[in-house]
Amino acid sequence: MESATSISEILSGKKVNEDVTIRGWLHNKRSSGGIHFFIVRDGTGVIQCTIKKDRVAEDVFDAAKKITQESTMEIRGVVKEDQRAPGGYEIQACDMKILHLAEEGFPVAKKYHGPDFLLDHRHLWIRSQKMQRILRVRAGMLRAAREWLDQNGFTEFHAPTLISAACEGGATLFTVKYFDGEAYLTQSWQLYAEAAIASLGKIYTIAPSFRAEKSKTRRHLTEFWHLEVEVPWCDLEGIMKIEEDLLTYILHSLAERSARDLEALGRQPGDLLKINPPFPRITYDEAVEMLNRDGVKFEWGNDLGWIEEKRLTLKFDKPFFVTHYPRSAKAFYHKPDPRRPEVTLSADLLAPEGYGEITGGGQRIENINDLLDRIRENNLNPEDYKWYIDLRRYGSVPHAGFGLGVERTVAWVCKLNHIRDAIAFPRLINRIYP
Ligand code: NSS
Repeated sequence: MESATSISEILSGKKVNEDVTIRGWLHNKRSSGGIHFFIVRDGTGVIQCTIKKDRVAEDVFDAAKKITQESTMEIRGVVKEDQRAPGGYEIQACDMKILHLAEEGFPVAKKYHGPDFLLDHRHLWIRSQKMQRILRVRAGMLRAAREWLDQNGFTEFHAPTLISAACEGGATLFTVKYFDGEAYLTQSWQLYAEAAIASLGKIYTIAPSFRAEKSKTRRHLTEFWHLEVEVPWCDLEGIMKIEEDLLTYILHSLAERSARDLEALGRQPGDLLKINPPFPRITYDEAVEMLNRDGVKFEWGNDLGWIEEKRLTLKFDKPFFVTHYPRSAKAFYHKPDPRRPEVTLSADLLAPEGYGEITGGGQRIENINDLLDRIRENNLNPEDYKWYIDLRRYGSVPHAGFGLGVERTVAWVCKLNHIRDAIAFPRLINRIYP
């Protein structure tokens, strides 16, 4: 097909007074007298097109009168600057071709719909301006992440999705039939990443992870995208430094390149530009003290839940680390602190404004006996982890890593109320359609 001009190019102001052809979907329409105002969407943005009776052929004007929302079309016309038009530009049409006339009654109309209705019609709701913006910010976030990781010497590595042993505990494992036996869906690439650092050095992945989360919350999906990093010759402080530099790069890049989308979502790009390393660091012990001082009853040894995290996030105006979680609150691979073995060399990064945990990670155990102790302490079967234990026999090295929840981070950056809107087709305990 012949190429068309993208709406984003027109909105950037480079096409004023030029003849253009755009292709897109009729997002909505109003008419007054001898003029139809179309809002057309092409995936890069939306623009107003005016179709005036005296500027187009009669059959085109009549077709414009009858056209339904979501019909696909090609419009030719001249670009004009117009402050009254959304985005500041409009196309004064001289011709229009309808490619597909949509059926009447597009289900996702402009009126209010409840969340369940919108989730049932997700395949259509992703066309909404709100979802377009979120999905573009999400893509921008991953683009920036890859840029930073590639520029800083990390190699992309892919771990399997079908696995045979848990990384983050059995409670959230999805079991799948695997021929005559059973397999699981991966919760994290981590164990395989620890193998791959001896092959490739510093590595990362951006891939789906799966957790059979049995509770309904605003921050859990059963399938989420996981940006994970693993680094040899790295300790807890080293991995926190990587996390804060990477996240800062992502936030600044979004502020610069996705400003219009962010503003429309209610996020001021300036909020993101203000965030710079170092991020504050508090220990788990300090977090517990803060909570107790606030009258929140919380017992040392438990993992922080969202109520506790929310409380803590109100005390910071930028992301902050909570470090040194008790070994009882963390998975078996976390290295106990040699100076205080009841806590681990772990760190979660919490986003401010009530959002809470967006990354989890820390330093791994490099000594074989310490690892075997932790495996047994967690009632796991060393047989299931034979190959993982092998890594401590051949070329063991201090190493650390983390996993960032892509949707949690998108939810915070875009100020979303619920994690489900940070992904096009959310998978939740009660939803796997569409
Ligand atoms: O369980 S984590 O805290 N850590 C790991 O999986 C490590 N094995 C990662 C690593 O070191 N390579 O999960 C990491 C992040 C967590 O901070 C959340 O942001 C996100 O993954 N996460 C989730 N997002 C959405 N939904 C669910 N259910 C979920 N679980 C974790």
